[in-house]
Amino acid sequence: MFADTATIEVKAGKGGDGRLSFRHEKYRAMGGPDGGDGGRGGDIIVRVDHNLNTLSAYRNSRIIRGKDGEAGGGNRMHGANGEEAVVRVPQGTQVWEGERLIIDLSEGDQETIIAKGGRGGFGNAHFKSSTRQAPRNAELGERGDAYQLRLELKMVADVGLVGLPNAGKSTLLSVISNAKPEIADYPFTTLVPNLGVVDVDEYGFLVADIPGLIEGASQGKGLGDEFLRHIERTAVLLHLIDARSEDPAADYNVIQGELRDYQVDLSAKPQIIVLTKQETVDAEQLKAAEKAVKKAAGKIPIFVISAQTHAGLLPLLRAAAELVKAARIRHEEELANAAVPVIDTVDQPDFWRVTAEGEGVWRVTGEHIQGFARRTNFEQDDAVRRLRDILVKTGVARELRRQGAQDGDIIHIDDTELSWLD
Ligand SMILES: Nc1nc2c(ncn2[C@@H]2O[C@H](COP(=O)(O)OP(=O)(O)OP(=O)(O)O)[C@@H](O)[C@H]2O)c(=O)[nH]1
Ligand SMILES: [Mg+2]
Repeated sequence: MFADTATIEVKAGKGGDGRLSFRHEKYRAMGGPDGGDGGRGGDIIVRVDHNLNTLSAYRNSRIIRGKDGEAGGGNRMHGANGEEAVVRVPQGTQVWEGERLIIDLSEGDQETIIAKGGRGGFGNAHFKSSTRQAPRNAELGERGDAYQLRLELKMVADVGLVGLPNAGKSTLLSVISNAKPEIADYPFTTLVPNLGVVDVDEYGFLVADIPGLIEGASQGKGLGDEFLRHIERTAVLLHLIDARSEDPAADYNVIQGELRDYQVDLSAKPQIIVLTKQETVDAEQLKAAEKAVKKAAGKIPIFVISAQTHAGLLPLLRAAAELVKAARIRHEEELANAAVPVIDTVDQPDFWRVTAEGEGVWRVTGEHIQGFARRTNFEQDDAVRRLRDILVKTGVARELRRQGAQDGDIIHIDDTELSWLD
C-alpha cells in the first residue's frame, strides 16, 4: 500500500592481486619469495537507518561500490582490505534480485552483507615449500559480487490513526502532515490508508490514517482486518473520538475491543486518546465527554484538539513524538546485539561438477574451484601449473579422464580456459 521502490546496482570491491617478488639480499642474486597477499575487496552492506523513512536517496538509480583491496607488497606485506560500502535504507525495506527476495529488513535483521568483496590473491611467499624454493606465481584478486537490486519499502508508519468513521482522522492527517487525503462529511470516506510525514521540533515520524473501523472489524467486517493489518507494525496509536458523539465512552470501547480482538492484540500499543472537533461543542459538553472517556480508558492520556482551528495540535504532536522516540529506542536496544548474517548463496562450496560442453570441450563448476581459476594469473606458468595441481588433488582431473577427456581438450572454469595435459 505504502510502497516506495528504487533500483540500485551494487559492486563489491575486487580483491587485491598477490605480489610476485623475491627478497633482496646482499651478495645474493635473489633471495626467497616474499610477495605478500592482496587485501579483500570491500563488501556491500545494507543497513537499516532509523533516520530514514523513504528510499528517495536511491530514486535516481545509483551504483554503489565497495573499494578494491590493495595489492600485496614485497617483504610479505599484506595489501589493505578494501573499505566496505553501506546502503542505508529505512526499516521495512526489502531487497530483491529479480524475483528472489534477498533480505527483508523489517524486524530482525538490521544489516546484512548483500555482496561480498572478492578474495585477495596469494602472493608468491605463500607457495614456498620444501620442493619449491622459488615459486614464480602469485594469484590474482577475485572480482567482487555485483548485482542489480530492487529496493522495496513497505512503509511502516510510526503512528496509526484509528477511530470510528467520520471521527476526523483524515482531517487531522491533512493538517499535521504533507498528505492530502480525501475528507468528507460522511463515513467511509477513506478507503485506502494514507501516509504523511510529520515534523515536530525537527523530529520526523510517519503517520498513517486508516479507514474508519466498525464493530466486527477485527473479524473482517467492512474490510476492518485488512485495515488493521496496516497498523500492526506502528509503534503508537492515536485513537480519535468525535467530541460531539452522544456516547464517547461507547465509541472508545468499540474501537478498543476491535484492537484487542484482532489476530494480535493491538490494544496494548502505546496509545493517546484524541477528542476531535473541539470547537463544535461547548465547554460543558467537552468536559462531560472527557470525563466519560477517562472512566472507560483509565490511564491512557487524553488530548483535546480541533483540526479546524488547530487548537491543541502542538501538545498532541509532542506527546506522540515522545512515544515514538521511546519506541524507537526500545526497538534499537532489542536489536543492538544481533550478529551480521551473510547471505549464503552456495551451501557446499567444495562441491564441483564436470560437464561436457561439446566435442572436446568441458566445463568445471563449483564455488571453490571457480575461485581458484579466477585467481589464477594465466601469464605465469607456475600459476597455471598450480591450477592443474588443484584439479588433480580435488579429483577433477580423474573425473575428466573418466568422462573421456583427451590431451588438448579445452577446459572452461568460470571465465577461464585451459587446455588439458598439453
Ligand atoms: N468542525 C470541524 N469539523 C471537522 C474537524 N475535523 C474533521 N471535521 C469534519 O469531519 C468530517 C469527517 O472528517 P474526516 O477527516 O473525513 O473523517 P475520517 O475519520 O477520516 O472519516 P473516514 O475516512 O470516513 O473514516 C469532515 O466533514 C471534516 O470536515 C474539526 O476539527 N472541526
Ligand atoms: Mg478518512
